[in-house]
Amino acid sequence: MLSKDFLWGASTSAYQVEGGWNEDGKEPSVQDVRTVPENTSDFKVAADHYHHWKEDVKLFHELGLKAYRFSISWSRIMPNGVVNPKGVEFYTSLIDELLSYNIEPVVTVFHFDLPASLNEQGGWGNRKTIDAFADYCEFLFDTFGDKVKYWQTINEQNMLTLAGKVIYGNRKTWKDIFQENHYMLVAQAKVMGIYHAGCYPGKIGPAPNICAVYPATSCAEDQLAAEYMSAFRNWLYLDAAVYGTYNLQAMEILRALDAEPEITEEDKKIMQENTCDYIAFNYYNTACAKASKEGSAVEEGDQQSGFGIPGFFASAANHSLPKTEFGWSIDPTGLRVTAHQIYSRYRKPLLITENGLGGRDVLEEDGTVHDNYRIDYLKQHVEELKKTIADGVPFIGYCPWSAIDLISTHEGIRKRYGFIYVNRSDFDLKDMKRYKKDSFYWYQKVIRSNGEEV
Ligand code: BGP
Repeated sequence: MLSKDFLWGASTSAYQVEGGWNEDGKEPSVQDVRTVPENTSDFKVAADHYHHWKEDVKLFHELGLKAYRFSISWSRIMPNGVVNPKGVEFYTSLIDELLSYNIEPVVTVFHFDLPASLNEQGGWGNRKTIDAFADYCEFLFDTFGDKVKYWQTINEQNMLTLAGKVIYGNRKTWKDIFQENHYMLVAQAKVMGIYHAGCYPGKIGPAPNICAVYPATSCAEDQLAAEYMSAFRNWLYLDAAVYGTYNLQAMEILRALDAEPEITEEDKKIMQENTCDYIAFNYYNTACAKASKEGSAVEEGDQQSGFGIPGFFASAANHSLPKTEFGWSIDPTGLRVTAHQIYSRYRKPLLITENGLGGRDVLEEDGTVHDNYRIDYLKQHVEELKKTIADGVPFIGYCPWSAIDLISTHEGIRKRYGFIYVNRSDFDLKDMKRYKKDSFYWYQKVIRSNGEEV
């Protein structure tokens, strides 16, 4: 039996759902100026939530959501470093509307969409971005801190670091990448410090993408490889957020890559003194690793592709798992393994901020969408989540990706995740009408029964 306060929610992010990318004083973000990924249209209109938010929130209420996890667009709130009243008005109205339906706003302050002007000045590679981020967040806490109880700092910092090419369209040297990563860790710590010092009535935490890494075989070398991959992909980020320190095995890899960041004494102090209250994490599937011989190439891919670091680990295929039509493996039990790993290491309350299946949904002539494959995926994950909670792992809530159809990081709108269908295609904006999918009715039932009827 789940607690009656369990937050059954759903997620989106600003640049993937909002549209209105150049309206009411918004500055373009890096997402608005990036090269459009191959085979996708100009995706900046997204799901046009900026013009449909009221209708969307009403649908979220009908769905029964207890929480809505969304991100605030930095470049809408503070274009070129100056507060934009229209941007503030938008999020104030959105938050008030959610609260009027008793939907808890769960806010990520940064989800892949750095203001373009900051990027031109070096982005996260410029130490000054730390202060810009701190100013922006302090403004958010002062403005919305009495209404928002759950804050997340940076969405998937680990994926931004490891799969930046796909998410951001850039690729730099490992040295530059991990210096940027370090500045993000310091920025995150600083902001957690500001939040705590301000005594706002809520909690703040990171939101990385975490997945258990299995060894390809039972040999010790593969086990060690799996540990290295996990340290590099997962624990580097959570050790920093929870303990304020760098993970030892990850640091060893950074040294081997000649990518050790420059860390000042002041940085160390900021990180150690300011840590998180809870851990939000995104879970899509697991990874598998095998020992890697020196000299094999580093592989690259999207946020769920395997990758390797010569001499430490190589990714291995896990043939035991089925895959989505977009090639992401499906591992519901892996959610239980992952959650146990996180909780045993950190003993902090957990919140799932993303989990879901991207598919090519079809809108039938009668306005229905039969996405039983999504229901199957979510059903299995909710079952595993319930078992994990029964094991004693404290979960604040579950916010699958996504509340409504939105633009994928690099595969357009043809790859849909929502409970609500948005009538547009990659190259035709159509009428943007909203339709409830079969998964909408399924999730509604799950929420109504507080997880008893899955
Ligand atoms: C996560 C991101 C989301 C979202 C999701 C699905 O990595 O935090 O922004 O996009 O993955 O990924 P994709 O859109 O690539 O299918």
